[in-house]
Parts: sequence; C-alpha cells; structure tokens
Amino acid sequence: MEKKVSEKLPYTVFIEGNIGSGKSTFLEHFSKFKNASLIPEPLEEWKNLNGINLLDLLYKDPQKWYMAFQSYVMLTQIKNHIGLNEKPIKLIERSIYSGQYCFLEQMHDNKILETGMYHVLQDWYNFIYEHHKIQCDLIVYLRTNPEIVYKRMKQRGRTEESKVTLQYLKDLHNHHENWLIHGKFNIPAPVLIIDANLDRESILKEYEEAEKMILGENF
Ligand code: TTP
Repeated sequence: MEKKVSEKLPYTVFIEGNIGSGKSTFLEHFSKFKNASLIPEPLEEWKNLNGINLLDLLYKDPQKWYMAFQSYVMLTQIKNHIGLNEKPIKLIERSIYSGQYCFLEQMHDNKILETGMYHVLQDWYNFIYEHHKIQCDLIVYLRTNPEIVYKRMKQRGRTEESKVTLQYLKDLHNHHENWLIHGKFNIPAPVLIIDANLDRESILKEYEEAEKMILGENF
C-alpha cells in the first residue's frame, strides 16, 4: 500500500535565535535545496488578522494584548508544525518551544503576564505536546550578542518594534541561553550553535560550511 505523505515525517530542523539574529537570512540561504520545504515565521498573519495588527498592539500595550498575541502565535506555529509536507526536509523558523520557553517565560518574569494567564497558556502548550507529534531532529541556534541584534533591529526599522529596548533583547537572549545552552527546559533535539554575530558575507560562508551538518544524510 502506498504510504500517505502525512505518515512520513520529514527530517525537521528548527531555526532559533534572538530577534534580529538572522533566521530569515538563514532560511533564504537554504532555498537552493529543492528537497527542503522552508517555513518562515507567519509574521504577516500576526500583523494582519482580519485587518488587525496584533504585533503592533502587543508592543503598544503588552499587558492588554500579550495573551491574545501569544495564543495566536501558538496557533500559527502549531499549524506549521503539523502541516503536511511533501519534501523530505523541513526547515522551520522558530518553533512552539521558543514561544513557550523564551517569550512566554520572559513576559511572565517581567510581570507583563499575570500568573493566571501564564498558567492558561502553559496548559495549552502542554495539551499540544500531548496530542500532537512535534517532529524535531535538529535545532540550529543562531547565537548572538544582544548589542549586535539591537543595532540590526534598529537598522531594519520594523515599525512595530520601535519600542523594543536593549534590555528586552538581553532578557530574551538569556532565555534562549537558559533553554538551549543551560538546559533549563526540554530540548527536543541536538543543538547546533552558529556564531551569528558576523557580518552578512561571513555568515553566509558559515552557513555554507554547516550545510552538510544541518541536512545530515539528506545533503
Ligand atoms: P522573531 O521570531 O525573532 O523574528 P525576526 O524577524 O526578528 O527574526 P530574524 O531577524 O532572526 O530573521 O520575532 C518577530 C517578532 O515577533 C518580534 O518582534 C518578537 C515577536 N514575537 C513574540 O513577541 N512572541 C513570540 O512568541 C514570537 C515567536 C515572536
């Protein structure tokens, strides 16, 4: 009997790292591999949910909007995780794990999110892990210095992020480190650390050198 596409779980890589660490550039680099599906973050959906820009509202009034924003992020991420895939490799920008272990933790630590709301979202995450197989074979951690990503973020000039401070990026960096380096939370697959502080040209060279390691036997 012919195997259904959904039964063959693709070799799946999560691309993780701070805001501005170069996750989109990383994905672009891998577009030359035709056997890989590239799944960018659904940022446009977060910026336009029936005409409403949730990302903008989040930064304008985090206390009021974080819960709605993060629930929607979670929904769009789970769709990406469980979506059908016809190619043998899947490269995904971020994952449901960084949503929980980095952003949710950060908002709770900073007291943006009330503990009751934090527990509601935690329960949703736990429910998802219990009921869906989240395939992950490798995590690529684009490791950066917060000062560098802050500069990049300012240069990129995404209007919604104009209020993001260096301190916010430092805290978010620490949450990535706690998860992926210090093992504070579940790490679902081996982690490949890439120094993503370099300029664009040098970093593309580094990605090229890491291609084989990242794609494994699918290279
Ligand atoms: P990132 O997911 O870090 O994407 P990016 O476009 O900055 O990545 P890169 O420059 O490395 O290509 O963040 C996008 C925005 O969404 C950012 O403002 C942070 C916000 N965000 C949250 O607030 N909570 C979340 O759970 C996620 C995933 C993003």
